[in-house]
Amino acid sequence: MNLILRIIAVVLIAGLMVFPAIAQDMNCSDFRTWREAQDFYESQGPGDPHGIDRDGDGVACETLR
Ligand SMILES: [Ca+2]
Repeated sequence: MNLILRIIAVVLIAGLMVFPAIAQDMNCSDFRTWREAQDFYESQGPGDPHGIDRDGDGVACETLR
């Protein structure tokens, strides 16, 4: 019984750690202007964690320009 409770606790904690990352994933359609998208992209640092610069040229959401 104790082991089951521990497993449940670990799963819940892991879920809380993973879920915010998914909830905050941004797409180009979440921005109204290219400037807004670009500012967000630059604020996220290197690596493009949200995948809004798929071609990796440092310019986010070319479709909004
Ligand atoms: Ca780009």
